[in-house]
Amino acid sequence: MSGIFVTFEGIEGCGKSTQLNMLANWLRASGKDVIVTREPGGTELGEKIRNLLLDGNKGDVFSIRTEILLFEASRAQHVDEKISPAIKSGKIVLCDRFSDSTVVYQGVARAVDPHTVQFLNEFALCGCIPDMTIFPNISVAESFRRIALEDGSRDRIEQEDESFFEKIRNGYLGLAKGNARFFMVDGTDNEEIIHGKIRNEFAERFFKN
Ligand code: T5A
Repeated sequence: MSGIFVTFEGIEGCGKSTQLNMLANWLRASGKDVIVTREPGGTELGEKIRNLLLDGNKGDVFSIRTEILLFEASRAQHVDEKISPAIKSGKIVLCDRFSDSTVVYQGVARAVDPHTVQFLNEFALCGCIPDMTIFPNISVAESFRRIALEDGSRDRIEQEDESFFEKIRNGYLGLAKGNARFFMVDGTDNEEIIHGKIRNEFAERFFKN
């Protein structure tokens, strides 16, 4: 019995975490065994790596090779310790960010060679590829508006400027285009409308028959 692996991707503030939790609640209410997790992080070691990666300020010395290797180290631990065992035991795993974040943030926005990103992702994933990726799409202006409404604190990556996040958004649009794994939704609709669309698509893909 194999489970289902779903990832949530998009720019900061697009509503990934909100939608992930709504989908988890709906699935649990229908009796499904659901694991909710996130990247970077998701394991004790991964959460320590997360703090290393996200604490601090934009200007802090951080080699790009170090940055990408730390994201991949967190991912390898996550896959081995949590995601693969859960999928093998038939659970539904919902993960806030995964390998597409590295393709877009480190590959597209930080210009790491795409073959290197692909190689490192494959090494960390060991064949653990998502069955579906949910992508709420919002503009960079809306992303900045939502972040400003929150407590005002920005992690090291959130301190990047508008042009960085335009690259991220375009990177996701490029990845999603023609890729059946992706389900892109308009992230500016209200939360319930977005949830309804995600629920319908999820049921269509996994609960039909
Ligand atoms: N990263 C990560 C890499 O560079 N490489 C990698 O390989 C990986 C894995 C992680 C950072 O690490 C980078 C990317 C990121 O910069 P994070 O703390 O996980 O950072 O932050 P984010 O993933 O960006 O998550 P956020 O919490 O900022 O955004 P979400 O999860 O997209 O949004 P959410 O649901 O928390 O909502 C944000 C706000 O918008 C409101 C919510 O109430 C909340 O206030 N909202 C809506 N408002 C209006 N309409 C809607 N439909 C709304 N939905 C939510």
